[in-house]
Amino acid sequence: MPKEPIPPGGGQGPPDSGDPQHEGGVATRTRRKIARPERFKVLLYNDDYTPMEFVVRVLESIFGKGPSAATQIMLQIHNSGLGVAGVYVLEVAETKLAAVHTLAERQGYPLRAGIEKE
Ligand code: TYC
Repeated sequence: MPKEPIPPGGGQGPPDSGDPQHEGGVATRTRRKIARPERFKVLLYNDDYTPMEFVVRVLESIFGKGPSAATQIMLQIHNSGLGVAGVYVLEVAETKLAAVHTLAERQGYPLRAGIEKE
């Protein structure tokens, strides 16, 4: 006697359309989205020699901050030792970091920067 193929779900309930959003006619998708990419903070560190105006310019030109936000972040770094210049996916964070180092080195300033997982 030929066996009937057993439908997905063991034959109980409505047939599986194969579309995870429509199993049983009800939206049952729980977590099939593409995972959110990890994000990384680009940190700037305080030092005694880099001019405040230069740090503000870095925050404006590399991190797209407006004059007021750039000044606030710079002062936060100056007062607390470090601050977040921006948060990006890794490749972008690395590019920004390299740009900071290039600009600072070109001017002979010891501005330090780093990347930290958010
Ligand atoms: N402390 C520096 C000064 O007084 C200013 C400064 C701010 C330097 C932020 C680095 O990431 C920095 N000139």
